[in-house]
Parts: sequence; structure tokens; C-alpha cells
Amino acid sequence: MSSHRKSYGQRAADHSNPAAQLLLHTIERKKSNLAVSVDLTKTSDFLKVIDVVGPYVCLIKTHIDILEDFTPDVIERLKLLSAKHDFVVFEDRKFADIGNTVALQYSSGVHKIASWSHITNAHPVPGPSVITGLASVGLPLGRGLLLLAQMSTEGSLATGSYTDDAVRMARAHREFVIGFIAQRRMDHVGTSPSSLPDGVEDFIILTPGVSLEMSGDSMGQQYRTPEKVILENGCDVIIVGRGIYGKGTGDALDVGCVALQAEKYRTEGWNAYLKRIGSTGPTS
Ligand code: S5P
Repeated sequence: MSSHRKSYGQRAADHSNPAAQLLLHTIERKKSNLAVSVDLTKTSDFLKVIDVVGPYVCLIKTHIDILEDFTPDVIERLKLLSAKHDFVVFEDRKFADIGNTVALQYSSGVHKIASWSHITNAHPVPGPSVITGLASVGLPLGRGLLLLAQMSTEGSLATGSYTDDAVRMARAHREFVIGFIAQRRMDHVGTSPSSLPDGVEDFIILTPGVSLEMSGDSMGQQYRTPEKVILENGCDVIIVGRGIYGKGTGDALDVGCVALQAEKYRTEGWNAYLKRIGSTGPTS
């Protein structure tokens, strides 16, 4: 059976990487394929939104470097929230340098990303050394890596042979590369169905650029609905940012509204998945 017709729980068994297993089991346990991208610049807003959306998500995606009042205590509180609400943490660092540099950026500096983020991501542009550099730090810690095979933005250069080469790079490092940031499944790349037996490969596809209300922003972002992403394009996790918390920060942050939005996206994403695997009885 093709992996996108299997349940998340069944797919966990195909992975030996601990971060991939954790993500798939968390999705199954919480019946949520929703990831929230918390792109807020004040620690108080950042932690507040995570606490509110926590019950509805499988994963929280961070851009830790945009916090203007960052202190190491933020990480301790993020870890507590991760344990409280049972979600995976993904620092969206988009590494893109030589192996030695990315290894230092991943392990060191103020943020020490590898010490707390279960999953991170990298642009394939430097070639396979970006993976080996990050793996030298992340593999011993049980971390997982996503490659950016495609982007959601208008005019993205990550298309065609670039995308195909990203998939080939991932196939050569399956112990650490657990999937892709992409707009659709990647199974087709460089294979005929007969050359890729079932169970040989099961990359997890996390997809940003998701909104129920908007079609884009003023800076090139392009949105699609959860149903389009999960059902039509066979992706596994929807990543939603402003669709859930709007532009609100500080006093303007309406936590009741944020919770309702998170619940709505969780339901949309999960029902699209149930349709995809041919299960009846959507959740309401
Ligand atoms: O192609 C991409 C890849 C990523 S990781 N397009 C994206 O939008 N992202 C990230 O997803 C982006 O950095 C942001 O954190 C999030 C989308 O946020 P939203 O507010 O537009 O939903």
C-alpha cells in the first residue's frame, strides 16, 4: 500500500529515526496533523499562543531568532509546554551553509537548537554536505531533518530538477532526513512505481502556505486550503501561522479566537486525512 494511504500510526513503524517516530505517533495519538508556526517577536505572546494552541497541534514550529527578548529560559518554558501538551518542536532554521558552519550553527551560539528542537530543516542548495554537517550533531541526539524541496512563495526557484535532486539527496541519507518541506508528495521523483517497492521509502511531507481565508499576503506568500494540501496533494502535516493567530500581539491577541481557529484547522486537516485513507466517520 502506498504510504499516503496508510495511517500515521502504521507509518511510524517504517521509520527508524526517533524524531520521525515521535511525530507520527503524536499525530495519531492527538488526531491532529496541524502544526502551528508561532512567528511572534515577544516571548510573552509566543508562549501564550503555544499554550493556547497546544492541545490542538502535533507540532509547534518556531523561528527562535525573531524573539527580541530571548533568554535561555524561553527554551525551558517551551520544553515544559511541549511536555504539558504533547507536541513535537521544529525550529525552522533553514540551514544553508557548508557542513562545518551548519554544525556550529545547529549546536552552538545563543540558541543551541540541537539541544531542544526535535526537528529542523535545511536548504539543499549547498549539496549533501549540509546534511552530513547537521547529522554529525543531530543524529547522536535522535533528531530529524527536513529538506526544503519546494517553497510556497511566488517565483520560488525550488522547482523541477532542484526538487528532484533534493529527493535524491534525502534518499542517500534516510537515517537523518525524515521528510520534506514541500507542496506535494515526492514519491514520483526519479522512479517508476515498480522500481520503488512499498515500504522502501516514506518521507513525511510538511506543508506551509495554508489558510482557509486568505489566498496570499503582500510579500509573495501563497495559500491553499487544508483539504487541497492533505487530500489532493497527499501531504502529511499542515503548517499554519497567521491563519490561526492573525496579526494580533499583546493586548490584541484574542486567545479565545486563537483556540477556535486552531480547533477549526485541526478538524479540517484531520477530516481531509480520513478521506484520503478512505476512513469513514469524520470528526466534527
Ligand atoms: O516554503 C515555505 C517554507 C516555510 S518553512 N513557506 C513558508 O511559509 N514557510 C514558513 O511557514 C514561513 O517561514 C512561516 O514561518 C510559515 C508560514 O506562516 P504563515 O503566517 O504564512 O502561515
